[in-house]
Amino acid sequence: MIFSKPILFSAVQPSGNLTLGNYIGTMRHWSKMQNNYECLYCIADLHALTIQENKIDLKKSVLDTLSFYLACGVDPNKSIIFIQSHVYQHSQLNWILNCFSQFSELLRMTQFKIKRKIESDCTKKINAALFNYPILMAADILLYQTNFVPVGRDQKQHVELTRNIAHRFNSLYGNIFTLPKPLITQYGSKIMSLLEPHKKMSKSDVNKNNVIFLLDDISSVALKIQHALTDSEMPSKIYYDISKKPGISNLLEILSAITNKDINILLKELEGIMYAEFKKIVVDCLSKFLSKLQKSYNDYRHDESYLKKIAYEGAIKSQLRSQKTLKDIHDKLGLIPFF
Ligand code: AQP
Repeated sequence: MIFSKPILFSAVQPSGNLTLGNYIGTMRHWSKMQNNYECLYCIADLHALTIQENKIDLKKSVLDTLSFYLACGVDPNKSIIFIQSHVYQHSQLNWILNCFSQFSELLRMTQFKIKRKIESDCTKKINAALFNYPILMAADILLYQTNFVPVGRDQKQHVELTRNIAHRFNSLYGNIFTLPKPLITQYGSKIMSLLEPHKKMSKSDVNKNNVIFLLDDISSVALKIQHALTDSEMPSKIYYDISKKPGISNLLEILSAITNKDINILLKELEGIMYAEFKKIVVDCLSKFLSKLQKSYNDYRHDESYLKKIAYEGAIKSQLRSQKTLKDIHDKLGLIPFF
């Protein structure tokens, strides 16, 4: 199959309410990307199964996530939107790639180390899927001969692992897989927690004041931003410096992403103002941005039959595309039906 544009794959796991980090790190780019790439936007529900302790209503969470994809401007006539578990080829390739992945390289994955620490701090049992999920992510990407994967900085290492697995397979069986490249922006690729700006903002954070959720009501957004950690530099000055001023730099990245303004332009506009006034500007801009996004989200979320139709059509299209890669792999490996 020859595609006229490079192929782009991106996914979010419906493991809870989506955050401003998910939006800024990836989803905000998706609408524009449809013009330059063949886009596949996946809802990674199998990945969400790795979190078993606070059971989520996965069916609801998948439909919530799909509504956000549409509210962010993903157009089902331009892109393929699909749900991972609807395309069984992902699980098939996952097992095959497990056989081409090394235990030692998975042990090096920073995300696993962080999650393992959080889980063991909570004396929770760590399931094997938490360790293995980067391989399923590799299968997600490689099935579609993906050229580019827009991700937040936390996922860069997993795209590199995907390239290594693909390279290992290719060197044994020929050029089956395209080697994907991560697309990571300079700013906004790692939005930090509001009260602990050395830690990534995450949907699963137990302290909800660390996180702006896309469905947060505006009054709670205002409170969270007002309480966001800054610094005690005197006299107070607003500038971008991740190591000296992580809290202020994080708020600057958020403001820049939601206003589409370059950080240097913002810094000129913000010259001489106090932190409280700066936070008020962030709250005003966030309120406008979230109100608009939430309105569009609610319009889609109320129409479940439309959402299901998109999921159905997306499943058919992505099955067709992924089947081609899987067949080539089966042929190479000798997994051929002889009846
Ligand atoms: N804080 C963030 N800043 C920038 N990008 C982020 N992403 C996640 N958090 C941030 C990016 O969002 C995409 C989808 O992420 P995901 O839901 O598949 O998994 P995740 O990275 O594990 O996200 P969370 O919010 O931290 O989820 P939980 O708490 O369930 O583990 C990815 O491209 C990611 O980089």
